[in-house]
Amino acid sequence: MRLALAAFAAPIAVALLMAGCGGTGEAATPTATTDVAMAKSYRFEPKRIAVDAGKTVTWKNDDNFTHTVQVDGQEDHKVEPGEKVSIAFDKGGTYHYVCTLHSKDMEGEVIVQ
Ligand SMILES: [Cu+2]
Repeated sequence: MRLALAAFAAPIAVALLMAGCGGTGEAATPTATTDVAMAKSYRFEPKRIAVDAGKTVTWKNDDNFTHTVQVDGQEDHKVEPGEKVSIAFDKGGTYHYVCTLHSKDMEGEVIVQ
């Protein structure tokens, strides 16, 4: 009887955990835009974007610190405060990128459709 109760309770705990994750405000669907801001402080906004193949994405540094944009496996682009960098995405796929100076806090994704 005790075993049966434990087996019943476990799925409820998992469901509660999942509900907690969904409630953090992190958008499940990417934002359709070609503009990403390096907002104050140490973050990409929006973090996940969706663009059509062939589009160019522009990152603008609105922060007071130097940041970079490095798409996985590609060249690292340094972006000083107030400056921009643009990268063209010709092929479909999901491209993860980081600021190599603050890779722990600053990362994002470009989903090319
Ligand atoms: Cu940075």
